[in-house]
Amino acid sequence: MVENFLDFINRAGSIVITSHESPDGDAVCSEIGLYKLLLHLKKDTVILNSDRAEEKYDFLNTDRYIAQVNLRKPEIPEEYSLIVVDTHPFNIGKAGDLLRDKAGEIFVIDHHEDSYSDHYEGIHDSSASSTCQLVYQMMEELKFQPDLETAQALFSGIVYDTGSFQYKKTTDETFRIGGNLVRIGVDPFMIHNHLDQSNSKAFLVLQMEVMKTLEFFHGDRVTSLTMTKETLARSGARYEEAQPLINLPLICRDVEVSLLFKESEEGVKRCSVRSKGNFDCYELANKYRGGGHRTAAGFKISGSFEEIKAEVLEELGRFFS
Ligand SMILES: [Mn+2]
Repeated sequence: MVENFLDFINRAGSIVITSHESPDGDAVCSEIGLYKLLLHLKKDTVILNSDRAEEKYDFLNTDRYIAQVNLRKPEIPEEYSLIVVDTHPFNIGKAGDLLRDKAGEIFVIDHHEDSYSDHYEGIHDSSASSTCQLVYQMMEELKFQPDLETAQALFSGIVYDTGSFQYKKTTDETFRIGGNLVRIGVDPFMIHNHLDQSNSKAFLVLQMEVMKTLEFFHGDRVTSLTMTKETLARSGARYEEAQPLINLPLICRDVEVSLLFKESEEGVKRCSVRSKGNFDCYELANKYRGGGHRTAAGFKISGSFEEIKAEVLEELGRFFS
């Protein structure tokens, strides 16, 4: 699995690692893991993202490793090869044009169902639970033993992307890796405390406000939630904090698909889709040039929420009729 990676980094001078916009747990944690691996391989490496990671990952010292691209005064290396993790190179946010245009070669490490990633050289395994899982497997092949900080990052990313070792792509391999990371010294309860019990008060207020928009469709099998930028501003929460809201309706027995229409502070609109497995979220998102997995996907919206919501509900109606 790592041969093409080794060839790539041998050809590369400096390396820039990046990931998707609004980077989630798997994105930032796989970046940190890969960064540590590249340091070990004596490569000059920086992590540059379009957006900041959620505050709750600060315990992993993300600030020490990860910088945001300042578009007015971008500080990027003169020459570099680009490694994109947890997405494809056309989903890396507002710094994307800059990072892609100046890059020499591009390498992709991803576990999404996107066919885009296949067009690039890289490591692409859509059966993997997370990009952190892929990064750990690369480390094993390269005989690199992660230190505690790196192990904590990889464990956090796996926990995030598997819903604490429960989602569909969780396998014995995921548990094997989790076990190895615990053996290095990771304390799962400490990670749970940081990831699940460290949300802001504003997030709790946002959750309450967004839940007021809950609607049921198609015999209660589909729900929708809406979060406008006004709701976001009133709550005082940050856009990145809204990510878990989509999972709330799925706690109900009858609900099979949850839709969240959300708008960022800058007015960028997105639709997130989650399912319990029967409905293929990726197939829906793909129609709108989005991406993801069978049970979790999303796409950007250019029109109004009302228009796209009507369209998506009609689409879902065909499946649930
Ligand atoms: Mn991921």
